[in-house]
Amino acid sequence: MIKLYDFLSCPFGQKVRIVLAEKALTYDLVNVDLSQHENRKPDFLRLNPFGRVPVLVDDDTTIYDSTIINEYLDDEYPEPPVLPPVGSSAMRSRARSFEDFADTSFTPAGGPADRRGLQARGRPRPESRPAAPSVGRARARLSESRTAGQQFSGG
Ligand SMILES: N[C@@H](CCC(=O)N[C@@H](CS)C(=O)NCC(=O)O)C(=O)O
Repeated sequence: MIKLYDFLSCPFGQKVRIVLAEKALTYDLVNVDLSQHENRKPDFLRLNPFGRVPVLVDDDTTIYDSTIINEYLDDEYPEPPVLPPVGSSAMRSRARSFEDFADTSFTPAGGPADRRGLQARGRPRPESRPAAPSVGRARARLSESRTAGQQFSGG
């Protein structure tokens, strides 16, 4: 039986939920309320000593970090696959680059953009850090990555 420890607005948990849905796997969702610091409780720290969601428990196996969880799910429940097939090494590395881009550039830039959205809807902005530079940098990296992709598929 699969259990996912998660917090609904966490983009890394959303990544895992997409893969669980793609594979039509049933699971129990355990909400770890980060706003109440439930991720700092000893029971949760026993699952992930770094105190972060998502954590996936599949019978006796406990895994943390969304990328590692998703690779585990693809190994353990291969149909339908979410990565290109073993043997297509270049395509697999390309897919992993997109994932890394989402984790390290797109998602961190999305936080400030969300806060700007809240402000535009008249809701208080939790933090006054301007969003534009990080969003701009992420956009630039995305278009560099698109150019690289065109070269890759052409060559
Ligand atoms: N690299 C991790 C990042 C997970 C992460 O940063 N989770 C955040 C919520 S979106 C968290 O649990 N933060 C709580 C904390 O760091 O105390 C992954 O991909 O799973």
